[in-house]
Amino acid sequence: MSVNDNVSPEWIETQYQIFKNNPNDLSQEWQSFFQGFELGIDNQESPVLDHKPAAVQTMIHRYRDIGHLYACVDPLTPCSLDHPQLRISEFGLEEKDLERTFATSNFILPEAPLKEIIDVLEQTYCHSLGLEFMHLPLLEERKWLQSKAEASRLRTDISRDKKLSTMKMLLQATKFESFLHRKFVGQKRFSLEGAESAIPLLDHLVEKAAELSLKHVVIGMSHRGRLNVLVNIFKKPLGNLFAEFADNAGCKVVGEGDVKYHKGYSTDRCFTDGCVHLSMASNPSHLEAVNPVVEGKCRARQDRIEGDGEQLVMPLLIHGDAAFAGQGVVAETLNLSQLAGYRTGGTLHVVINNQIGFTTLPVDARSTCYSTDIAKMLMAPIFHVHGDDPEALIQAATMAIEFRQKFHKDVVIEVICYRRYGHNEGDEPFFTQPLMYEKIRNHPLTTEIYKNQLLLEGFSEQELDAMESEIDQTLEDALTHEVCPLHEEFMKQWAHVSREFSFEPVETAIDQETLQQLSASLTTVPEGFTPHRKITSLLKKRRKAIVEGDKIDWGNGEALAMASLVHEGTSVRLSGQDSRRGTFNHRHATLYDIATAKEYTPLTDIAKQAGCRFDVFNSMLSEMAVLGFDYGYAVETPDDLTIWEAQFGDFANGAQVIIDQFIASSQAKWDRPCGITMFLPHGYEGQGPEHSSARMERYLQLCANNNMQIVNASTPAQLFHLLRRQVRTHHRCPLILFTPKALLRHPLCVSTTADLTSGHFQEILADDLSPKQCRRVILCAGKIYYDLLQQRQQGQHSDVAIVRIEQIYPLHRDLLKKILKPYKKTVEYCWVQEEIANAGAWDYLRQQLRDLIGREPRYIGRKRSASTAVGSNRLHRIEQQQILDKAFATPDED
Ligand SMILES: Cc1ncc(C[n+]2csc(CCOP(=O)(O)OP(=O)(O)O)c2C)c(N)n1
Repeated sequence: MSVNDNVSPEWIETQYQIFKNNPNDLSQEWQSFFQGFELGIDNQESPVLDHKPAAVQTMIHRYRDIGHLYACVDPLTPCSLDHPQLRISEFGLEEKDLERTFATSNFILPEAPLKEIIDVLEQTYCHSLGLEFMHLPLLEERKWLQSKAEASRLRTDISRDKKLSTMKMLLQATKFESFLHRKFVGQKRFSLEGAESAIPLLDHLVEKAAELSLKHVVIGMSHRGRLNVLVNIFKKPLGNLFAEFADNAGCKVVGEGDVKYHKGYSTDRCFTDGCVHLSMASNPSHLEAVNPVVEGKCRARQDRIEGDGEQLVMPLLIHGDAAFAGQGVVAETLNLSQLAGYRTGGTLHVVINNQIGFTTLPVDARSTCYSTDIAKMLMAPIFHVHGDDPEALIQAATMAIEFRQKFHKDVVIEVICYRRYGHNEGDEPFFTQPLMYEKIRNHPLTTEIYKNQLLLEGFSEQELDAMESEIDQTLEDALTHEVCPLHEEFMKQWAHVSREFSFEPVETAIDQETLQQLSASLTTVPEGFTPHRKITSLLKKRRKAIVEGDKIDWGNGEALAMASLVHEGTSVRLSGQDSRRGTFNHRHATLYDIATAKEYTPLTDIAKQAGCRFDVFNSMLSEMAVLGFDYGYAVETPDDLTIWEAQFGDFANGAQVIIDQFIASSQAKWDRPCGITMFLPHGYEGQGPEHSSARMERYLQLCANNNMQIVNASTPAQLFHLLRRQVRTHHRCPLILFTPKALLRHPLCVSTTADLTSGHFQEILADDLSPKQCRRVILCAGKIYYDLLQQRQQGQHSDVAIVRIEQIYPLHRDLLKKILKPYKKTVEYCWVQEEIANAGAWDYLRQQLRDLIGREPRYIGRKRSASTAVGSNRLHRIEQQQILDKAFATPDED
């Protein structure tokens, strides 16, 4: 062992004795060490090494580090007073030292008898609140938590009034559940029972939020206890909720509606320190999927608020223990926490750990010690709190929200409790957890435990009983005053947005002068800024296209669409993996100086001049959390253009829950329209099964009642008008846009300035060929149009028309009919696609076209396949050519 190794004081003492008796038994290094040591103590006689002060300091450290492991936080397990790793003998201390006074450093008691030091440490770290914080890397944060904890022993003095209001909330929480249980027998409500103290905890958080000047708290939570939170925290009128339980046929539902424990709500809660607007996000059954949505909603509010948005808007996510440990989106959302484009100044997490998930126990639900361990990836402090101790929860809440406001980081409160009954109101937990539930059956209610505490503290029984009678009466009264639920006032910013889809053309052209001016701004860099030479020539090319009025490519069209919007005052947000440059190098929205790496985003400059925002962010490598975030952002900002871009369209299936449960259905379920735009790179280019198809068929399957727009635009001008239409139309609905890859540089995929300064988005693009001369009409969408066009030119097939269905859903049937009308009755209709037969638009359009044309068009495309595309580029080219040959073959060649 070397001198630098971490050695115990006892070991050094032994070595010193050897040095005194037989110095040569020690290594040269240790001999020198002790010689130096003796020199250091100079002329003192018989030096005594006192390792005990250091041992005390080590002990203090260990309490801070692992005290939480011995904290008494589990209502179902008796607390042990023996803490093996914290015994004084572990540190070389003895019983006789308990009375000895020690000086400490960096501790609340500068000097005190050992027993007092231990007492403070036990009270602070091993009572009803286990504080896990030593993993925090920043000393300032650790010290803040440590000094607050040790000064208060993690117990604040709670006023008499606060104790009474805590008791009242516990009673309200308890009685609400038992009342529903009696009056609406067997109806699912996912009772909170066993975790009632979450109600005073949340109420305290909201009150503290007002005190700390927060103006908005956006809450995401699952089914468990949600109705209780809506009634007791949001103050949703009981009568309204009871009407929902009664499923009163006289009450109108907007859209298809949803079950009551998924619906959102919002309200203002006012306290002496001001009001807080509380929003509960609507969410699907999919546990934790709402997390990134809440973050996006908060960020949108923060971006639009005057002042320090992070200080004024806070996300509060409430989780179940099994879901928090199990769902991947939890980690994804945590990872958004500190990213420039996605941060929200810290999220407050409450994990309601009822020690079971449906019928699954922690041993089968996670490999971690705590259900909260995933949050340690953010170095977030974690408060593990006894669920039967509402005052400890209040203490944790105070520190947690103060920490969030001070450091703008995530923080977690774990409420360790139990689930009094089954997973839902029809479940029998004794089938699977008989012993645990025997324990729970004999466990007193939190209200009883707290009531006894208050009685011992001198509160009068009558006072507490009166409180109970009042709550009983309120519940009974509400039952007789059942009211149809009010349709929650939709966010004011959506008031002007229509829910009705229409094909009425939208004015999206811009004038020539503005176009020139925007192009100049987009292609000019600040003085002294030197982009890469290839970027300089790209900018020149873009400028030249506008000056000469021709050859505007996709990237140019996209930039001009965004520039025109921000110039008109509409904010634009674009987020996705590598979106700043663009996966396929076509965008270059942010430029970098080659010498300094300084950034310049021309669109941001244009936006600033117009008083709005342009933001483009490279996202983290996730689909689900980022799309969820951008969906949440878009729901809050109906007047902005919010775009999420997939790296390749295929990868969006990692976000399928967000697509199915939010984007496709939020309007139908929750009356929440949304104008999110998804860019999904799509096209068969021989890159293999995973980089070819963005799986349009899946989106089409989700379409009904004009809930989404599915578009495969084929020209830069169409893109320009489409993006502008998305925010210039009176109606908001998600736009699923299949975007090109090879077409980004295709010489034919270009537009003219006239295309941008006139016209509008065309749902269907007709052909120029005279209809009368055509024997066949090819209907197609997207990139294959250009392959077909080239094949037609090469083969001089002037009797085959090519009609592009740019917007596949909603299908503009009238326009298509009008375009097809001039063709001969005998003309042959073909649907040509490059996708496999069980994909693309075919399955959806087949029926539509049959109805419209009167007969089913012929299918020309790849065969049905289990994989989206072949792996070999050579095979791909053969297949593609076969499709093109077939598309123009005369009947006898077929
Ligand atoms: C993604 C997902 N998988 C499965 C389910 C079905 N499910 C609903 S609640 C639940 C248990 C959740 O346990 P926990 O997170 O501990 O919350 P608790 O219900 O105990 O409050 C399960 C498996 C679901 N709703 N969502």
